[in-house]
Parts: sequence; C-alpha cells; structure tokens
Amino acid sequence: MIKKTRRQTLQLAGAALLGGLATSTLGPSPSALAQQAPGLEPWEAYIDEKLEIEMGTNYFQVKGQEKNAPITLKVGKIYLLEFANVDKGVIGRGVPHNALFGKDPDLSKRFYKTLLIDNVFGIDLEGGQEGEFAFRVPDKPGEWEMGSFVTGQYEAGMKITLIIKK
Ligand SMILES: [Cu+2]
Repeated sequence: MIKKTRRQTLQLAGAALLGGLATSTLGPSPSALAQQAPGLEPWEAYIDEKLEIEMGTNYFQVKGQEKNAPITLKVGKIYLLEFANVDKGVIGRGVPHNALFGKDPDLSKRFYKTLLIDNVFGIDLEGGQEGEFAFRVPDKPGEWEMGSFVTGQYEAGMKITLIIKK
C-alpha cells in the first residue's frame, strides 16, 4: 500500500490552497499553534475537521456513516479529507477511483462542468492507495456532489451529495 506523505499530497492538490491559507486573515489561533503535536506539518494546525473516506466498488463511505450517505460541510471551515481506496478488484489488481467535487456532470469528458473549488477537480487514487486533500469550503451553499468518474463508476452510483451550509 502506498501512503502519500502530507507534503506530497499538498504538491498534488493543495499547494494553492496552502498559499491561500497563509495569506488568510483568519489564520490559526495562537492556542492552535501552541497545541500542535510534534510530527505534524505546520499547515495541519489550520484543519478544523478531518473526515476519513473509504473508496470501494461504487461507493464512498465516510467513517461512521452508511455507504454513499451525504456529507454536510460548513462554509469557511477547513476540512482534511483522508481517502483510502480499498478496492482490490476481482483479480486483485486494484481498481482506480477518483473523487471530484462539483455539479453538472459531463459523462463524456468525465468531470463536473461546475467545480465546487475553483480550479480544483479532485484526487485520483490507484487501488490500494491512500491520499489526502485539504481545502476551505467555499461560499457556495447548496447541494453539490463528490463523484468518481473512472469509466462507468459514476453511472454505477459512485457519488454522494455534499450539502454545503452557511
Ligand atoms: Cu470510483
């Protein structure tokens, strides 16, 4: 199993987000910084909430919830989504999955035409791979989706509703 380091994941998906955080007027509180555990990357002090999400055959499952149950996210909060693709596939080779964020799916181009996070599509993981993704929830309240657009998976139901709340 390949575990991406947090730094690699940032390079993959979050570098722009990290820059955004650094110039934010919010910043971490002094107490959050003081409480930072040894071994954590400095940016982890910014995380408000962490969700562990399993990817398997045509499902996403947030730890503690049913498969493909909706997720509610709060505008302005910073979430760390920790994905684990546990899909070994029928012959044990591993099945790739991705998690894209948006609405208005385009099933020929295999993405969302409207992105939840500006300029960010999401994350791709091979079978057996783990990866994480940190972002601040944009001020776009309403119903959005997280879907897997690897061939056939979205159509087979690998998508969940994201409820973005103020
Ligand atoms: Cu998938």
